[in-house]
Amino acid sequence: MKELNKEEFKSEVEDYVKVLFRKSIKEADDQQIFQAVAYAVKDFIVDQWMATHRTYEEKDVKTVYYLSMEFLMGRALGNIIINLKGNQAIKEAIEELGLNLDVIEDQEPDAALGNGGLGRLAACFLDSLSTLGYAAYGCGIRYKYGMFKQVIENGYQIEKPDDWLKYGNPFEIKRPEYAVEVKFGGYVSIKKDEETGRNKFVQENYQSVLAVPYDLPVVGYNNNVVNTLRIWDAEAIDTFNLDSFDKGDYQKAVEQQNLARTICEVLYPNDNHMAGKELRLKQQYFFVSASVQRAVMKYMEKHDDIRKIHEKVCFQLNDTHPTVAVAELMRILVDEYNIEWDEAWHITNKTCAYTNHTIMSEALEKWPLELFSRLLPRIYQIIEEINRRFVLDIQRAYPDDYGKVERMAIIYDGQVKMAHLAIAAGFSVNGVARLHTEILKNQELKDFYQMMPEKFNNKTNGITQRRFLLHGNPLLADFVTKKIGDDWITDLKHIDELSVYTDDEMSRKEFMNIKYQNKVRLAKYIKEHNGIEVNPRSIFDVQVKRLHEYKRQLLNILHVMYLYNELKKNPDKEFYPRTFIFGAKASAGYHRAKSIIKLINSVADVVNNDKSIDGKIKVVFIENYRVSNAEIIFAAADVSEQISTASKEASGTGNMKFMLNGAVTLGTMDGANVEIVEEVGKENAFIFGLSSDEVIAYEHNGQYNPRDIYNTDGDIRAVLTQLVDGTYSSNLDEFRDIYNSLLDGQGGRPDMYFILKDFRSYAEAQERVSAAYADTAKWAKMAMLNTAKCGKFSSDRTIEEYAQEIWHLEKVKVEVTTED
Ligand code: T68
Repeated sequence: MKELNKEEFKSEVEDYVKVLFRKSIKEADDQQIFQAVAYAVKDFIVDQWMATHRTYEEKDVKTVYYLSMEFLMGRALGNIIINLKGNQAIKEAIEELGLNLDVIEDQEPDAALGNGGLGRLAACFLDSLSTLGYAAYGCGIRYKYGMFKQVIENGYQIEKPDDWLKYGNPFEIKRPEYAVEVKFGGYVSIKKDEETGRNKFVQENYQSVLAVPYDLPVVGYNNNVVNTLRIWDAEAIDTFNLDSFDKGDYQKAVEQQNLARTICEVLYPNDNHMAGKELRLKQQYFFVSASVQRAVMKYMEKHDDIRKIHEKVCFQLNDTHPTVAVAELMRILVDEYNIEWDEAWHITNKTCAYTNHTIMSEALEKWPLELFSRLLPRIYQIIEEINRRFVLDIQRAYPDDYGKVERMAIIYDGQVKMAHLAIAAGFSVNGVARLHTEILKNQELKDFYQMMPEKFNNKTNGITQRRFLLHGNPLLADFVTKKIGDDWITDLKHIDELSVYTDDEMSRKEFMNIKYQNKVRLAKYIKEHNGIEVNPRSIFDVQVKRLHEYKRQLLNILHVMYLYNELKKNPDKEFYPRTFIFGAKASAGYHRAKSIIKLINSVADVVNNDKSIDGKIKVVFIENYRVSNAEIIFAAADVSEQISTASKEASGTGNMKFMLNGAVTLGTMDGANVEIVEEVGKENAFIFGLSSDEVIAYEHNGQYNPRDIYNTDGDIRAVLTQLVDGTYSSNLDEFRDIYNSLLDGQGGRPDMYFILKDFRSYAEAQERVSAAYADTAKWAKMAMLNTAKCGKFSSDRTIEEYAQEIWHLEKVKVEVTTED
């Protein structure tokens, strides 16, 4: 590993402030200092970045291209410094310059090119790929505006644009030499190929844009490996040239410019929901076409047989969003390399693999034929042919069962079904937690599993301990290292060695003291950002994640309302003080989700200002939840709320970040919670609610009626009534829709997410939490065991599984030489 020279680094920072801003360090503002430090760090890693790519070429290793619409990277500077192990040297250099590293890190905007779990998973995977020494590219879009900034005004969410590139991005490198053309629209005509004499399909009268890549470094931990996140920007292909005017193509030139301007403008802020917008499909094809074209070109620079591309290249499709990749690869093989259909299909099959992240029907991508064929005429033809052959395969396998075609065809009911295409075309289909994969195999994708069982496999998600412990919780990271050494940083299984210390009173005290200090840090953040005073001695009970009905933030806040009623009824009741902390963004058009945010804030207003309960309950809604404040929040949590309706949360990854930081899970048997409980033991978690089988059974038999609960349970009835009687809003209609959704279910089943059904069981689990927390030694042991038993949930483990079982990659060692 290359050594960082402190004196050199200091003078680089000084030089950059001078060259970039014509200022001395004393004169520069915090943002300028951040930029200068970031450039100095980039200078330091660029040799490793070059050495990495030189090594990959020399060894001619297989590369995975992780195709994803989203990479939720968060801030880069702190993470890079950590992974360089230059932490101490850089810290000292910065202090000697009279600066403060925390303040500098705080200047960096989050790279929020993602919504939630799916985008953050992609970011954790890149970190692990580099740390493990696997050749990989992340391929995505350089959105001009990432995930919106959330501001809370009068309790309502307001969205503000996230202009993350305002001051430029010091880490990126523009690579115009690798730009490629991407074509939209027009029509396909058949032409005779002069060379081969065969018919060729050519797209004509199209509009095109130039896809221009920007590379960002992904630094491995202490190993010289720097992989690349390549995000594509769109530029107009010709600026108004005279040709266009001459040909009367003025209109087209304007349209092409507009296309280039709009394509990468903004990230769609929906998670687990398909909006079906034309621009979204343009974004998908744009970055996929560019990435696949480049990957093929790069492969052909060093190899001569395109038929063997699967030996060196694998495309992993992060959900169905990049699934057009399979048709794009077919197009390149058939139209550009003149390969016969059958052979092209086999090559494509061996090169593409698909990950499913959801079973929720509203999230499944289906595109209207009209839109698809108009926007991507050649790609559409190819998909039609894939479908025609796939339907024949289905009929051959199930000659008497017409329902199979209806349920499995790629094109059906006037729609292109992207999941069906991904499954038919790839060699691997994986779910993201064991339960999720089982549900895919036995319910949602049952027909596909029956026909192609060999494709299905599970890869339980993971998270990077380097960001979420080493960087986010330095006190606990130091404690762990002091006890067991630092192997856990690159091999999280070792963290189990902490288990023996859970019986040692001193260690438990130390552990809880660290938790306390992290709670003080979060309390300070809350005071600064929300103006609310919270007691770090209270239980920090936290639910942070995207707002979605299936994640049931509503169950949490209804329970707070219930507890508040209980306290008002029995003011002398023994009650361990609690701070309920929420953080969540709602998609801009998701009205009910936004009302739930308003409800949380309204309850907070009433409860936090009621002197009669003596501060025993506090409710805090943290504005603009994102990767950078998440690191502070996880570190401070006592209780991790993972309360989705069983069967709905494919995996969850927040659950793992809490666990790593010593929070105890309060959750349903859903997603990866099942595996968390398996690792830590059910006595060290608080589990409640319907099982996924029970939920699925109710969904099928329609036997659940929330009115029965409303009619028989007075406490629940009281809480529901308070939604519409003015207790929390003088506008009696403010929460009417929420009330109706639970009892009447207009436009759906009432209480689709079984909130009333699970309420009592949740309340009872919450009582167990309070009782356990009151026993300090018991709680400390539970919390510490959560940290100790989370070894399985490192994304390093997940990536090893992908690398061995799907991608078949080999590990590379990188030496930096004087050449670099
Ligand atoms: C999440 N999915 C799953 N989707 O909900 C979560 N969707 O259980 C899982 O842990 C995580 O993926 C990683 O596997 C999402 O985050 C989206 O964000 C999304 C974005 C666009 C369209 C649909």
